Amino acid sequence: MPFAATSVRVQVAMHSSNTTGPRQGAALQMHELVAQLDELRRLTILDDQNPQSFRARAYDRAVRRLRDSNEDLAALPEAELLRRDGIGKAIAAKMREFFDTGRIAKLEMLRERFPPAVQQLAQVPGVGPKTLARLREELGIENVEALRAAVEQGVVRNVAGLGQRSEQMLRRGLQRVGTAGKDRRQPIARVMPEAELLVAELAALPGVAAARYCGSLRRLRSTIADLDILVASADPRPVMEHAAALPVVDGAQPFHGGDTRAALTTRRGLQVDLRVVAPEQFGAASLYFTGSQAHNIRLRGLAAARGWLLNEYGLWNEQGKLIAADTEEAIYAALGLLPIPPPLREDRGEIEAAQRDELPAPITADDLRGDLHLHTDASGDGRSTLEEMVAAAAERGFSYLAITDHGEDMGINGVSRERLLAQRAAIRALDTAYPRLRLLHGVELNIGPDGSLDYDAAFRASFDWCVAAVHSAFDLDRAAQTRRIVAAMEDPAVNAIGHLSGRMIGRRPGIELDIDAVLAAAARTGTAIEINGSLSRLDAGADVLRRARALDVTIVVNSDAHHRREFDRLRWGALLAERGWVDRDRVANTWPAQRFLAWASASRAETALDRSGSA
Ligand code: DGT
Ligand code: CA
Ligand code: CA
Repeated sequence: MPFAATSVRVQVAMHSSNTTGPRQGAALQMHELVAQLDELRRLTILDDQNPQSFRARAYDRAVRRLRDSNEDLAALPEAELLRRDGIGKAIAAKMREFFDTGRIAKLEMLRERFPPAVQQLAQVPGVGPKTLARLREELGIENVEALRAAVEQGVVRNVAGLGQRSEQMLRRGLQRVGTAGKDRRQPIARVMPEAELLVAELAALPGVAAARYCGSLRRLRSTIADLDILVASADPRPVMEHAAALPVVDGAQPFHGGDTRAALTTRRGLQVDLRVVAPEQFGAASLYFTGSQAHNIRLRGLAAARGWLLNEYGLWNEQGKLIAADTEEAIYAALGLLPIPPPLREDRGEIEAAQRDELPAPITADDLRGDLHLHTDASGDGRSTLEEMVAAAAERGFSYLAITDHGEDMGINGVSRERLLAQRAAIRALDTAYPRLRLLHGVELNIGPDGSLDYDAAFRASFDWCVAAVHSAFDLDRAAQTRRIVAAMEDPAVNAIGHLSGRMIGRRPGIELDIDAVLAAAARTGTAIEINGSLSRLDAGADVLRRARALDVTIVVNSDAHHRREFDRLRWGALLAERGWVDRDRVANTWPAQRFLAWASASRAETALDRSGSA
């Protein structure tokens, strides 16, 4: 099995803390359970007409606990499930029901009450659970289009409890939904976990040499139309049969003409294009199904120029003799190219760069020596303690780490000055306990609508590291957004701008910005631009990063972890750096501690000097 070790390890997060040992399909079953409980949480909020519904909060607790552990619970009796942290009686019963029957009756009842179009309606900014109920009861509005029509006709303002202001808010909300609401593409954050579990499951089957996801997911596009999974095996039939019977799979349709390809639909509504190929053709098939189509067309052109043929089965010479097929690298090499990482395969100059040995120096998560944006449970939304986060970071072998809880302007998630000062003392003490890990006390400042920041200048200056980011006023115009970001960059305490656009993929578009002006200001003020590795964000995006390439802009790759396990997001951050053509040496947290720390403190001091000089 020549491929198993490399390709599978690269593509798949290993879930090693499964205490009951591997059971076929176990990880996927737990994944499906968590997804159903999370859906119960969302629908219960609608049903109770209350975002703070205590029942929804109970689901939320259960979902977080189950997500944070990888335990296989299917064999446990209800009484035992109840003993798990965060699991109450009602939820333990539903879990047992799910394990026994594969379904939760309560969820199915709620799904009937809130069909998909209504759930979509509930996602329009401004449509809270109460508003949703009023719109349905008073106006019979059951989908986004009906709401749009009602707002246009001005009838919403006449509904008791809504009025002119609500109508105005809904109009803006509908604008923000824009085309994203109609788009069938799924956000990458929804697809990736399921894809990784499916690939791990299939890779572990007997007779399977390797499995990987291909297509837009492997290229790290932010949204995915369908998931392409490729399996290398000489015996496709058992693979197909196993896949069709998996707990997350809702339906499977074989294609005509054999059992090497099937279209699966998962219970989360994801389309999966599953193909099984002979192991010796795995490279050619990976290349073909990873795309992009534009990239493949260029590769076929290079082959044709030599009189050769490239297809999903291999690279062939003019006599029809096989030149290469088993690995992608072999095919690239035969075409005179350095291997091109999947995120770059968009025909945006990567072929020429590979010919001239000018591809950006590759970055992996292992090259990152520190993480500079993460939260502890001091932030309202943090889920691990300071000690847990630091221990996890030390285990990863980091040389430096900046703790950056939310600044106080962030409402309930923000942290007061007093609490941060207490945290600083704790961090200094921990720093001594971890001699090989340099701990920085940082903060994630909120960039106000006018570019103002939390606390006061002196307090901001007392931190070792500051990330500043937008968390509010997403609909200001382009000039105002650009001004606020540049103003934050000019603050002497600010080292980096976190998740530049503020987008939440599939839910909220990013703020509008004059990117050239922002990048010029980043270069001028020595402010780094963050690559945020959260799959919900992937921000700054690849297009922005590509434009930064020509400028003297420093980049940092961060996890924005809110839990000790979320440092793994750095994998996506590194892939996004790759997709954005970022050279490794541009990324400040690939630098050794001494160089990094010198840069971090110097950029703060220098900007401060510029400031006093020009004042
Ligand atoms: P998606 O699914 O829209 O998010 O994006 P992709 O890139 O995954 O597109 P998809 O699923 O249609 O196809 C996967 C890869 O397979 C694609 O990147 C290139 C290859 N491919 C699929 N259909 C064709 C085709 O008709 N011609 C060529 N040359 N390549 C194709
Ligand atoms: Ca696809
Ligand atoms: Ca496809």
